[in-house]
Amino acid sequence: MTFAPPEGGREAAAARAGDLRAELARHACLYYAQDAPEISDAAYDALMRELQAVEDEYPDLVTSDSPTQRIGAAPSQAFAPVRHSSRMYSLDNALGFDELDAWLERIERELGPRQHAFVCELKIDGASIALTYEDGVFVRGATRGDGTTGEDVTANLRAVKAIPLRFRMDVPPARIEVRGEVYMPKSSFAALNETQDEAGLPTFANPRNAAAGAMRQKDPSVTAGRDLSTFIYQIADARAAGVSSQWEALAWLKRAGFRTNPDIVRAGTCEEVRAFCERALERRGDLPYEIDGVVVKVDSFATQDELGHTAKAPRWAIAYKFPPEEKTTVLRAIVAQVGRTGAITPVAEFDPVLVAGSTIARATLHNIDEVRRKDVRVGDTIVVRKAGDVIPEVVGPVPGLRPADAVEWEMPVTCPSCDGPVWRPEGEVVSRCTNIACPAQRWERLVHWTSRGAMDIEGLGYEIVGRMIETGMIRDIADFYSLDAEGLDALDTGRLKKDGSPVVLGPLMATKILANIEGSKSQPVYRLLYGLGIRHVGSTVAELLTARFRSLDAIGAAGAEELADTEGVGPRIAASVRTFFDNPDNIAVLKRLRAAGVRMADEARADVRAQTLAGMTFVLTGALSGYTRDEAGAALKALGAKVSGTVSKKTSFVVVGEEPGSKYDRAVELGVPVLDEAALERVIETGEAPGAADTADGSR
Ligand code: 3BA
Repeated sequence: MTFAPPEGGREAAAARAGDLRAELARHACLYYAQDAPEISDAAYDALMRELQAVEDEYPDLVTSDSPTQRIGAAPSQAFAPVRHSSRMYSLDNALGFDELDAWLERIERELGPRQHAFVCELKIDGASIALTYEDGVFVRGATRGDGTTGEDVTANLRAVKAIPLRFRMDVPPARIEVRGEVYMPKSSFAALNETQDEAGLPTFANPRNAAAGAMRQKDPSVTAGRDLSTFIYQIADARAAGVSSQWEALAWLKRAGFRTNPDIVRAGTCEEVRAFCERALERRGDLPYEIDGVVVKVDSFATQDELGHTAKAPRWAIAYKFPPEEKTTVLRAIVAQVGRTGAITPVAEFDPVLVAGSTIARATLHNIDEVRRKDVRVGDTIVVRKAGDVIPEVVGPVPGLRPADAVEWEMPVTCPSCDGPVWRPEGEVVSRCTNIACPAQRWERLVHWTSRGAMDIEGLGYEIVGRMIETGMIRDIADFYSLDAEGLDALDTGRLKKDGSPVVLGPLMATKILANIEGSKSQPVYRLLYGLGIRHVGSTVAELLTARFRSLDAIGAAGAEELADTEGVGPRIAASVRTFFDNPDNIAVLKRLRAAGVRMADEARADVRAQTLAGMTFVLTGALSGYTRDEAGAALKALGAKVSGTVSKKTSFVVVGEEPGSKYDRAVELGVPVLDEAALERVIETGEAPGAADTADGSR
């Protein structure tokens, strides 16, 4: 059915569109946030179609918060970095009730005998998001990212119907950021994986990955088809909302039209907190969405402020993590696997089982001591789980189900790959193949170079690299850069066609791989450093070293002490780095990489400014004309300053814009020097700390 164009002209249409939007927003809220619909889906659709007809007739009446605008084109700046208005901290974990009790006791001890309450919330296993509203309208959605900067996923979050496009409040705050979790219900996750599988597309390991994946779609209509929902639990600047506790914040968010989780408790005692956690664990399987624990928060914001934060997480909150789900299966083999450093690792291979959302069939047993300690034998029925809900782990055997003929596993005395001698140094748990020419080690080293965290060369996985080694095409990492197209094209993949003839790589794959190898030449230096596979140099250490030394040459030239002087790098790592660069064979490989055009130095970063405001704290109040407060704050932070929301005796300067708030009065009261916008601009432009001429009363 089509609607006649609205009668009464543009003005009447504008009024009707406004009424329809308000009514649709109310019903969307009742349906998605409150789970209490008042009208049928058909009636809702009819209202939607009427609004669409009005907007088709008068396209200039379309507003960004119209429900017809949920799915638009992805903007060109999709996934651009967004700085959060304040840090999105992470959560400290309590594994088990002992750790939870220890945390509760510490809080009680710190706060003394005063009365205080905790809010218990289910810990939704989704992806954290931040939503910004300006004058009541949704303007930006971002992922958490590293807590300081996330990715702009506005277009995709607009497609999530549980997110209101407009605040349901008569006088919404001028600007507010709320935070929560976007997740995919269990049933939708199962259905999605089924369709992915049928379409020959990769499946998702768990609902969290599926939700995160949906947010990173280039086309928002794909996101719209993914059945996502949200639970919102935080107001970034809760004082702006006039609430003073987490309990009040949740109620406020619900009133504002957000979906909040109904299963919350305000607990007055540790026993109540514990009881909530126990009940959550019992009910876990009955909920339509995945949870992985309970978040316990001190209720009062004033008390939260008193407890403060560590570098990474608030002291006033803890995530009680459920014990991992366990399954039984049969251990079929323990294979000795040779790593890139020659370490020989026993790996358990068992019948595939579904654990905590994904199928596993292998788990490392780490070393021979661990095999003995766990006392697992081939043929055993074993208990498996995922450590930290990610890494497959063998818990141990079910003793009663051991076959009579099961024998203890022994570490091979020669390398399973090269037959070379295996050596276990005195006092160490790890056995190693000592043959540096061992093909298994070489294989691991070369695959490590191509891996995701290193040079990230797509198309070069275990299989292809293995074939390249076997055919003598490559011996070391520099050889990747002198491969020729014909040789690669004809590479036998080791697989056979139905008629028994070998499958070769072919020109298409060969060209793709060569292009990816070419592209890897300009990877940042930390990836190269990590890719070299130096012992003890993981990607974090590689980043720390390149951030300080900027080039591979500078790292190679640094003495052990200088290396160990890097934050996060100790003498053990430093010695390992030195050993690598002192080996002439390694230097020869680096020389060939350089000759091939592989990038070896990071350009000096132009965006890093001298930290002239280090140690100073600024507070911003009132409206500025040239910047938003966030932008001004970011500019000050780039110069090393801290920016705070509250004025205290420790505040260095208060920047005052138009119509300043109570922070200005507080500054005057405490005698904190005050800067106007012109002075602020001078500081940002010159990078110089404010002087006496800058402050309103000439102080400092
Ligand atoms: N509450 C996750 N962080 C949460 C605000 C604090 C917090 C969480 C939470 C830091 C959940 C860390 C990422 C983050 C917003 C920082 C919850 C959940 N509270 N109920 C205490 O259900 N998964 N995650 N998100 N700020």
